[in-house]
Amino acid sequence: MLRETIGMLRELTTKLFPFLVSSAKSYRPWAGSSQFPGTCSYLGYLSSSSKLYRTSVMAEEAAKNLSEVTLGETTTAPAREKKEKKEKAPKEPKPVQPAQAEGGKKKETKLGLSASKQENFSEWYSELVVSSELISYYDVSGCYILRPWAYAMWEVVQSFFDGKIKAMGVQNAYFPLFITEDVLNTEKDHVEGFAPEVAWVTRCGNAEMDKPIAIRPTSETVMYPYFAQWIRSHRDLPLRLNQWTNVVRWEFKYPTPFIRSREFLWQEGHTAFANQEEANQEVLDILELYRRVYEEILAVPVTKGRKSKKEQFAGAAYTTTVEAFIPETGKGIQGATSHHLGQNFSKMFGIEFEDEERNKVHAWQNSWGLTTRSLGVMIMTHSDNKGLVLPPKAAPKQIVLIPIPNSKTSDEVISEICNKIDTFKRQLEDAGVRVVTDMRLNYTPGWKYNHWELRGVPLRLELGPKDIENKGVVVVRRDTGVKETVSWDDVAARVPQLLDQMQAEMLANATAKYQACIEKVTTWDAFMTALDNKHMVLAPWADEEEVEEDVKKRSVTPDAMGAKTLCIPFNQPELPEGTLCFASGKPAKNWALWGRSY
Ligand code: 87F
Repeated sequence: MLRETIGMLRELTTKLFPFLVSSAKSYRPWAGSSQFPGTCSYLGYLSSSSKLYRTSVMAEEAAKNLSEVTLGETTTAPAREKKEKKEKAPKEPKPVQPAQAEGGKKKETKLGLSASKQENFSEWYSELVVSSELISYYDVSGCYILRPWAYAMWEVVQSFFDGKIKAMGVQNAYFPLFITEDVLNTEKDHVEGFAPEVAWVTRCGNAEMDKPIAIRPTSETVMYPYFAQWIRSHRDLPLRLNQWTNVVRWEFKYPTPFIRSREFLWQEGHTAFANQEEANQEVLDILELYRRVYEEILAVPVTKGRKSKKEQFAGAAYTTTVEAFIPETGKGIQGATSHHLGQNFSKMFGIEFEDEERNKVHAWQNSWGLTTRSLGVMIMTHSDNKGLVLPPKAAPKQIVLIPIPNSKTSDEVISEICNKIDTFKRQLEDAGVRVVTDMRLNYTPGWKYNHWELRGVPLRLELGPKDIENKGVVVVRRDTGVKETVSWDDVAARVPQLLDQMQAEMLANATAKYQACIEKVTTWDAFMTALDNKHMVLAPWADEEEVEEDVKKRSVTPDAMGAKTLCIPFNQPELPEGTLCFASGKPAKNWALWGRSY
């Protein structure tokens, strides 16, 4: 029956796609079907250039009719755009068109990266995110297309975090993208520093708008007028809302995919409480969830702490943060922030409630946010010169199953291989594993290995004629390259174990590297040496804004920017009486984690 089906498929395909058959014949004994017989998985990688053309024409047409966006120097008057740092988009590899491979010659595109992580980190990263099909550059500088492989990872983060906050009693909602000038000015003091980054819509069609409208860079001013309407009594509290949205910040620093883009995706939580203790507790609960996103899903170590006065959100009573680090660039990177706003915003927006004694009280508020930057930090942390390395929990697909027959393999054995792959797919999916099979016949196994390595799939399962004889499979880890033979009966149990082990080891390795990049110092000279070694520095300091400003200026070198505090870690080393600030010589108040940063 199977043989007949294979035969029929072969005939049909020969009629419909003669080019495919001739191109694949050279090295595929079962050529004739665009995939292995006996399986139904299909991987289409052809991209239609005509479709692309249509999209860009449509976008151009639309642009003619659309509103114009300008940028504001202040919150009141959109002014002219600052000079931006021009971005260099790496070449996107041309999509492979197997149909072009003719005359028995394999015409496979070269895979892999030309830049090296160790030698040219920034080029390596730009090339990596494009080649692994996470990102496409877009013709608006600083904006990127998140392709399905990237978006699927964001969905993993979303699904974890969304589940956890809902269990805490947070509800999702959606507020509009646009902000009137008047409302944005309600918190003018806090927006002032950010004003140059606010983008404005000033025109509609050909007509100037009566009043320009801002595009949200964050949603405090969008949401809080409604908090003021909805909150009347202590019975209306706590009010805990979250939204998953895009925001626009017209940055002028050099843009980097995921890490710094002008439009990005995030969640922003905004909550109001009847008392400060509850609000304080939530700040920490959310920060712990951020730590878990980084450490448990993305396998990226972070330090939890409080931001210095200089580095905290101006509208907050205090800001807490999780801080990550990229050893290759020697730069710290803020992972996510959870702010306690005190009553600052409730006073500005009139968010008041009547307590049990009928007194009018201003609500205590928090806000907290995590962005798609988290994916960039993960990519930078784990990936190598072969491509992405994804921790299993973050990977859209956790294992790829690849048949590896050779030219001498009989149809029977090929069918057996295919059936077995189908069985493993089912078994693994039943065990909760995200599986992809690569049954394409116009690519060699070696090419497929590179293809899935570039995309960072954590495990590869190979099944060839030898494995049919031995009733085993070979499983290869993406991070270490270590291979192991697993017997058929054990596949469904062993793969989840390997994924767990890999997840844990990736975090352990990244943590060891992270720890090795923290130097504890007490003097200015040791501080500078540590920075120049591309390390973070844990140093006792006076916790004064002027000292931080002074350090930032004094630590600039011809090759590198100045350093700032990343955070004051919650986990503080002992600070003996009389310890002095490494920079000012004043009495030290705590240990701060310093570093150059993104
Ligand atoms: C850029 C332009 C305008 C950051 C901005 O961190 C305003 C702002 O208010 C701005 N960039 N911020 C601070 C955002 C604070 C806060 N908002 C909710 C968060 C988490 C989510």
